[in-house]
Parts: sequence; C-alpha cells; structure tokens
Amino acid sequence: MAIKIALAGNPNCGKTTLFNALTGSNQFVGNWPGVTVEKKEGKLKKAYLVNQGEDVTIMDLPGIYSLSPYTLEEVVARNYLIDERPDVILNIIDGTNLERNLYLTTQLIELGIPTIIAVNMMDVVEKNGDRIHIDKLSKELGCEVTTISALKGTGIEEAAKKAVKLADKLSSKKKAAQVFSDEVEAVLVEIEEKLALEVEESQRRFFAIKLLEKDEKINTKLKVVPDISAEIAKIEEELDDDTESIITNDRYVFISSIIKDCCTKRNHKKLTTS
Ligand code: BGO
Repeated sequence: MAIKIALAGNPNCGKTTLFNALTGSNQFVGNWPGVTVEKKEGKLKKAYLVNQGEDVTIMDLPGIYSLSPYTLEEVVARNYLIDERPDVILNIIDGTNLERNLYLTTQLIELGIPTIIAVNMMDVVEKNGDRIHIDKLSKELGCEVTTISALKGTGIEEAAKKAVKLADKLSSKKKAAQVFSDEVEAVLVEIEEKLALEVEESQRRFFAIKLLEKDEKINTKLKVVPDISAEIAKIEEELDDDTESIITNDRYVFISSIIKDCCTKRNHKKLTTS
C-alpha cells in the first residue's frame, strides 16, 4: 500500500530533525514547482513500518505559522494539502511553545485529513518540570496526540507507526473540535450547504471558513464561488467586527481554553496566556 504522510509545523518546531529521523538518508530534495521554496520528500525507514512492504512517503512541508495565503511557504503548503490530499498530516508542535504552535493546528484539523499531533521538545518540557495532559489535549482537539523528542529520538517510532495506522481509512474518526463561537459555527453550516454540490464533505468546513474570511485565493479552487455576502453581512453586524478578525479571535479564545485545561507549570499553577 502506498501512503503519503505530510509533515507540517511552525518554523523551528523541530521538523527537520524529525524528518531526518524518520527518513534517514533516504531523501530527495528539490524545489516546489515555480517557486524557490525547498521541497523535501523521503521514504519512511523500514524499521518504522507497521507492515513490511508498505511504501510510505514523508512530504516535508515548509515551516509555516498559518494556512493563510500571505507567504510563498503558506501557499505551497496549503496548495499541497488541498490538491494532493495526503493520507495523514503529522503535525509537529513545540511543547515549550504550545500557544503559538496550536494556531496552525486549529487550521490543519479543519482540512478533513486524518491528523496526528506529535508534541516535540518533551525533553525540555520535562526538564522544566512542566506537564502537558496529552489525553485532554487529544480530546479537546479531536485528534490523536503523541509526545516525542526529535533530538533524543524518543517516541519517534511510536509516532511514525500511529501515523501509518491512521492512514487506514477504516480507523475511527474522532469528532472534530468546535473551535468557533455558536454564531460562527451556525453561519459555517449555512455556507457549507452552499458548497455541497461542488466540494466533498470532508473539505467543506475548510472551504467555508476560508470563504467567510474573504480569502480570495481559495476562489481559484472552486468552479462556482457561492455568494455569501448576506452571511458575511449578518455575522459582521451581529458580532460588530470583520469576519477575518472574528475567526482569528475565536481561534485564540479556543487555544487559551486548551492551554488552561491541558498544561500545568512546575509550580502547579495552570498556564495562562497573558
Ligand atoms: C539547533 N529537543 C530539543 N532539546 N531540541 C530539539 C528537539 C527536541 O526534541 N527537536 C529539535 N530540536 P529544526 P525546523 C540548535 O539547531 O529541526 C532543536 O525549523 C543549534 N544549532 O536541534 O531545525 C534542533 O526544521 C544551536 O536546534 O526545526 C534545532 O522545524 C544551539 O530545535 C532546533 C541550539 O530544530 C530547531 C540549538 C546550531
């Protein structure tokens, strides 16, 4: 079976270290078509395969903070995720900087692609005496979470095997997290209905969010762009803000509540985001 795993994360989260550990010397380096952004691809080491004979490709996406279309790296990463639909996203996040890293995570889980999160730098988290409650994090994000230290090599085999298993479409799908306020979620349902004819169900939420954010680059992926001006006007009046700010703000509110629930500092005070 051929399986494609996309490695996604913020710059400096340890993605290169993990990619090297997963693929060894089995790497191909080039550029993404038409742009001078490095493209790295490799085959998962045999030792990490669940069943020998599997052909598992790891695609190392550029380090990014968001799936907005403002930088070349973001455009390359999101086009790959939308157009190629890898079997699994392995989202590596820096455990010492969860708040910043989870901003991208909230967007990756909207794509409707099975996602596993590898919380990296656990050697530093543990050395600091801090704790990350992985089960709670997994429940609140609605996806599998595992811990690693890419530098020390701990947890890598488990993360790789869990990612490969997730590629099996029969594996149970967890309920996706509700990231936005009830008002925004309700308008997203209305927009998703307008996309029903053209966009496959698993991708509808991502497209609906991008349309609501007035992200015009997403229009190029649609044959017919639905008119959602009434939905935008309604929610902007209701919440007295523009939709892009509403969406961004809701993501930060969601992340703050996750940080409160899932992280404990050594002094046993819950982490705050202030
Ligand atoms: C330097 N634990 C620790 N402690 N460090 C890690 C881990 C981990 O689990 N994983 C990665 N790092 P990249 P991106 C460095 O290079 O993989 C470190 O951008 C240094 N370099 O070793 O490059 C990793 O691909 C001098 O650190 O990240 C690297 O995502 C002094 O995190 C950095 C200190 O990893 C970024 C660190 C000359």
